[in-house]
Amino acid sequence: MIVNRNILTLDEFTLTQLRQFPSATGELSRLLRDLALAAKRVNVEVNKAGLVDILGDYGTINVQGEDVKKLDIFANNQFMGVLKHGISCAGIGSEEMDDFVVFNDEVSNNSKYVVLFDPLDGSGNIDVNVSIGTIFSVYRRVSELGKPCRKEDFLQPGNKQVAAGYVVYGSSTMLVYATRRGVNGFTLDPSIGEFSLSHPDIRCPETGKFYSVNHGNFFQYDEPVRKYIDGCQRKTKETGGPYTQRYIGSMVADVHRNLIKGGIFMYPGTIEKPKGKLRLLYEANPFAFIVEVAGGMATDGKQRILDIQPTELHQRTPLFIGSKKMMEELETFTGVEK
Ligand code: P6P
Repeated sequence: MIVNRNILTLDEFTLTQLRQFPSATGELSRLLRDLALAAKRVNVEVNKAGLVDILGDYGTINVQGEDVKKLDIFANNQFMGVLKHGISCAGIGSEEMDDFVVFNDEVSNNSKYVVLFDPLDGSGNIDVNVSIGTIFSVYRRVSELGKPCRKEDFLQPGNKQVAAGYVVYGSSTMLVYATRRGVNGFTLDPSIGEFSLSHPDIRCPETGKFYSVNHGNFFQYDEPVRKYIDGCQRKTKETGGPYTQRYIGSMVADVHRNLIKGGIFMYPGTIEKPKGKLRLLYEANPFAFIVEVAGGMATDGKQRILDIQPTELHQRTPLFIGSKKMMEELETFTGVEK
């Protein structure tokens, strides 16, 4: 008996999805291929960051006021480049760029999607070889096709996302993406240079034992959040614990672990930063979409992340995201607007 050991590549997987919807144009499949190509190129540089002069600061400060690492710029240019030269994207918003970028050429103006991304999240960890990642969010345009995309195309609430995903450049390189049909994970197979389906139909465990938060800010958090964190530390076998505190300082790595194994990730507002540190459009929204499709929850401590109406590209939001039962327990402390 011949056993077909071929694991579906990302391209083969998206084509099988496409075949189930003959009316689909294939633009989203092509968009995912473009993003995967950029991810492969970034992966090559991330994997040799210590060997070439791509390590360290680029000498500029980005719109976030953070030192820009050379890999940040390289990654930004790779993702923007494949999307600009593809057939599926009319424009982008990037963590590394002050404003939205409207591609405004004949093909792009007829493309029906826009993409928001953080090209290299956690880049402060590059120099110490800790996992970093790319995060992306895909929306169908609301503006008229045939004309340049507009600001309102990018400022849609997260519940309008068509797809979202991330790449984690870690012990292996994985691309995970969600549509409303499910969440699937693909591991880069160096032997064929393709992302191959390694984690089909990812589900976020209803509960878990990992809680991820920066304890250094503990006394800056609101009292309900402090009480919840204190409770995490007091969990015993009898009360669903004991919990483990895991915080890598790289959101993609922390949320990916909790998505797979169960857990809660928190970046609450603080006295110094009442809206927290993380960005709504290209960090909180894509992960909220992915985790909700996988059966988890994501709020800003009061409301569903995906229901927030954005007002500007780089706005921040507190973020609480993860396993349903852990999020529901958090809500008994913080309350939530239903
Ligand atoms: P802190 C990385 O800079 C990042 O944006 C996320 O990837 C990460 O979760 C967070 O900041 C860490 O922030 O303030 O705890 O160091």
